Amino acid sequence: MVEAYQPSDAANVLDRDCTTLSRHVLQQLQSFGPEAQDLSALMNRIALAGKLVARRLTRAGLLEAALGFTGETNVQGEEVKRMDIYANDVFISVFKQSGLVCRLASEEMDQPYYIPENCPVGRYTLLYDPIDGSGNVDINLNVGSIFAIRRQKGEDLDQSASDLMSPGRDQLAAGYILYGPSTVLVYSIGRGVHAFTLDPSLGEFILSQENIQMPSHGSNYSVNEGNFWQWEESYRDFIRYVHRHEGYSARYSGALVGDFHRILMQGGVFLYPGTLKNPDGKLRLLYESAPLAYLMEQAGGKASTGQQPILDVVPSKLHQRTPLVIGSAEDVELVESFIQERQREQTTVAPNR
Ligand code: P6P
Repeated sequence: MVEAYQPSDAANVLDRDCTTLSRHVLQQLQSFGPEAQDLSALMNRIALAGKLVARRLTRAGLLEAALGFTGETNVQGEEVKRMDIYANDVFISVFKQSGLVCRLASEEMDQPYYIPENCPVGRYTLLYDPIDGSGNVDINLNVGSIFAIRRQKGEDLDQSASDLMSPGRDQLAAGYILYGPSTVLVYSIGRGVHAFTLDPSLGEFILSQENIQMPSHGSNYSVNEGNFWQWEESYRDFIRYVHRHEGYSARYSGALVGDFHRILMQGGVFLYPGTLKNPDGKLRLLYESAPLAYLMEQAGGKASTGQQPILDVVPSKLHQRTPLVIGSAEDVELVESFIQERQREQTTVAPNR
């Protein structure tokens, strides 16, 4: 009788265990059911978008009209970069025919993009910031894409997307793609935080770090101190504290994804407080702060508005902004302690008359 073929040990065939993203999602869920297959397919689409954006970024300096500004301003009132639009449209293109989503909501679009009737429609919504930190694009510094996946609730027949006005705890998955010296995709579907590194020779994201856990404290504090006199006093109290105590390092790149990734990897705290001009701060809730808060809590850290957990905030509008304090639990709690101290003082000084 002919013996069954025995493949050689995988370690000899592959130069490492090539756990791809789609395989990892199915392993995570330990299921091949419809939702597991959907999430695996959704993550695969995200990975494809990331590869297309990464490819464009690495050659942008050589391509006509890839960099610079379009001359438009977006719903945020910010000048739009050509790369913002390119990346925004890449995500639409890779999801349009996927049959997975019904809508895509993005920083770059005033209203969500609804999948046209001549395309297959799915039951999920992708919320994303296609290029976060685009100010860094023209100077070849790190930028990122941030994403969150939610299940559509109801039929949204009036296309008001009102079902998206729900807290971040409704997210099914979230993550980001960091376009740096290597392209790294970090994601969670609620079972830990995992990082994949793009292997250009394979054109695949390969598992590089599994179950990332935050240290309870870290030396990094990441904030734009140029806004120091625009903040509430409590934030100035925190900065004075770190200035006076050894063991802290200021790290700020001007691009949220890179600053967040450093905090996730090394510990510490990132903060973007409200200012006199913008009391709700600059960062958007639905497609920047809530996805990163989801990851941070999965990694054992905390994410707060300064007053409450980011994931508990119920938005009232698609492009709602929020103050953000995110990172190691002890460091976020230290920032919150200065806020609470000031609130106690105000209550004491001006008791209810
Ligand atoms: P500032 C980029 O424009 C961004 O949205 C985030 O990526 C970044 O953390 C923040 O704004 C930087 O803002 O006011 O410090 O330049």
